[in-house]
Amino acid sequence: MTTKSLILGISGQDGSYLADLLLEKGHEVYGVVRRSSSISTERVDHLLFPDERITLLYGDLANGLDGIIYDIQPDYIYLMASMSHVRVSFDIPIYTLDINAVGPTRVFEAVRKSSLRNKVRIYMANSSEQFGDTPPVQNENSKMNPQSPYGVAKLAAYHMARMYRKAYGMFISCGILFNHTSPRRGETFVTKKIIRGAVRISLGKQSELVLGNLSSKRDFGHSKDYMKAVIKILEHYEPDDFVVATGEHYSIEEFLHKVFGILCLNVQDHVKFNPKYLRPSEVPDLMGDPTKIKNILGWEPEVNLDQLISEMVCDIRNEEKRSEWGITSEREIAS
Ligand code: F7E
Repeated sequence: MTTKSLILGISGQDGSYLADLLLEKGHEVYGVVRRSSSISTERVDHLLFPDERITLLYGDLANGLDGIIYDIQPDYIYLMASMSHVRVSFDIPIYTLDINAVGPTRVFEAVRKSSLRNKVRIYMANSSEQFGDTPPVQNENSKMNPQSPYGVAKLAAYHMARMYRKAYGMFISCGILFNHTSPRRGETFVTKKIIRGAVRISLGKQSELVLGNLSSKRDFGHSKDYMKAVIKILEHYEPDDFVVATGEHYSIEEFLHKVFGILCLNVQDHVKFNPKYLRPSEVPDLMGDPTKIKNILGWEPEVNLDQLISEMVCDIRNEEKRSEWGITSEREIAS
């Protein structure tokens, strides 16, 4: 029998790579997307056109997904959907808590109350933001002291996942993923914003790049690498929690210099500061220790930061060139 995988948040960076990888493994893939007036499925269009290799369904963690879960009867559920922007979480803390903490709990409850309770495996997407201002290196046993509504909500969901695992014997595993990026990264995260800005400056399409705090440090990996880790986490014979990281950290300023260096641009000539990008409280330094996942699951990152930046620069440059030639999109318009 084919394995049925249900990805909540399939249209995001992580959900879309996960769908690619699960299809390669022969899974039957179902994905939930939030309904919006603009089309938001670009990252999975290659799996929809010309032939539909995945089944898309509308749903929202705000309302619970009981009907979808009971209809599909999945073997695996991947909880990738969230309000993922840390700075924005300060503007909408209550919504963030509802989607990122109550949302997963709605899924755990739906499963607990059903016959799937002892059958389905659930992956909970947790975040290094949970460590907050705890100094590096952070591992599974480090103190969690989140500094944002986003981090607090992810930590609440983490505790809920562990509570459901212990109290009800449910198979729920948590991946504590450090910052990860790729060509599919959303435009408002700093890695994509810097690379898009630098490429456009190099092509003469813009002159300035406006950023906030450059001193914070992050541990950057490739989303596709991290989704390979996620698959291993859920295939493990028992539910557990794993840090997924590279074990290296760079400041945003160092990242910026790497990107500008590749494009032969001078940071001082183009980069401006605007306090609107600062957060009321910042996470200063994240660097994960991936020893546990390496020893137990044999996972290690395959792509280093320089390769990751090169891939993103190349992809964005091609995209910018295509739009110069008037090819704005290669996709068909879904009805
Ligand atoms: O910020 C600084 C900013 O928004 C990184 C999410 O995927 O990873 C991500 O969260 C750093 C921060 O990502 C700008 O202050 C400077 O120190 O790209 P970011 P994040 O906050 O690390 C974790 C693991 C997640 O779970 C999250 O979902 O960059 N920074 N100037 C800026 N950040 C942004 N966004 N924009 C700026 O202009």
